[in-house]
Amino acid sequence: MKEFEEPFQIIAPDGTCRSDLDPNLEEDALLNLYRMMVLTRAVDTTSVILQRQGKIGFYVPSTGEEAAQIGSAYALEPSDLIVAAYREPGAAFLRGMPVERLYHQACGNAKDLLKGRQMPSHFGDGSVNFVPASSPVGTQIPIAVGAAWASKMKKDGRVTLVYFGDGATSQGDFHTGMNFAGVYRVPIVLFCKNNQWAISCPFSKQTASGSIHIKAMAYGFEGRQVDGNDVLAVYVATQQAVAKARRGGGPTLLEVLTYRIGPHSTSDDPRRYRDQAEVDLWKQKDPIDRFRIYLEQKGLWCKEDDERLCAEAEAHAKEAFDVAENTPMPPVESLFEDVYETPTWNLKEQDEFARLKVGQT
Ligand SMILES: Cc1ncc(C[n+]2csc(CCOP(=O)(O)OP(=O)(O)O)c2C)c(N)n1
Ligand SMILES: [Mg+2]
Repeated sequence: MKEFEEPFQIIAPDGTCRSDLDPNLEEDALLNLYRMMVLTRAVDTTSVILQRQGKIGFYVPSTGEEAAQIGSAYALEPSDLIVAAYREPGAAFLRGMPVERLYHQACGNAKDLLKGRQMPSHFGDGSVNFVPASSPVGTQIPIAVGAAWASKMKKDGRVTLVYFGDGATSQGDFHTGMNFAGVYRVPIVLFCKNNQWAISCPFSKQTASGSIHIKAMAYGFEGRQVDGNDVLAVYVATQQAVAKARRGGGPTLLEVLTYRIGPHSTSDDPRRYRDQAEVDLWKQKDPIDRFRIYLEQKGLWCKEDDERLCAEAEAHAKEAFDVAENTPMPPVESLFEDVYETPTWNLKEQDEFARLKVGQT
């Protein structure tokens, strides 16, 4: 099936910019977007090494998907809600979640807001309106649509943005959520990061449609395809969808084209199912390189700035992990909290047994 139009793009891969589409962000804002992308990459690289060293158990890398995360999160108000998949740490950092929090969660220590009860990389932070990932693929979509529906009923002016992957669009939850969002015209941005793979399943096997964004038409609202390696295009497209949702115009499906450069997770070896040539092709479209060239061409950035920033970002990630590594584990009795207001006799018994085991009686 033929595409209807080219994906929305503002910065071309060679860094040149469509001046008629440039949102003309202030210098500080542009540099902030770049810093957040570099920080996200540094946390990724550090985390994969930490996992290989056995210091954390599991990590979901998002290398190559930084523009998609940062550009979209930047288009929201702090009071808007993000319902995440599991590959959006950059969106959480942009909102103000400290990097330490990601590592507290990866370690399941006493400062982990989720008390060690979620898989690593499934962090969240209520203080920045960032809902933890829901591991079964696509289940976050109806949850997000429900939250957006609540906003519509309460008239609180909040927009919800939900992240999901190309693979999630084959789940019933995607279609349920899309249908409900369309019928009730809820204030939501359905943000599909089409990174071309769902673990080992390529996009060509995911759908017989030519694209994902055209599916919105069947549900009665706008779908739009965006170059996901162009941070300004992602920002502008998301910002327009958010503005539309806020003024009562209902949902938008954004299909944001990007690529999962790394493995699905640290438990995966993509060499077993995809060609390195494809990865190399996408590496040439690196979102960070593209934005750096744009900033250089504007005279806002140079090689020395970049070296300094990359070193700082790497140090930031490592220091954040050191803090988490040196934080004690939660007390054993926390295992039994948050289930019943009054613990049942068998939980009390197990609590006593667990304390005995670790010598806390
Ligand atoms: C219902 C369900 N089926 C299978 C899995 C295993 N699984 C985890 S992630 C994933 C692929 C999801 O791909 P996609 O939606 O494209 O997101 P991406 O990982 O590429 O960001 C699968 C099959 C799961 N977590 N839940
Ligand atoms: Mg995918």
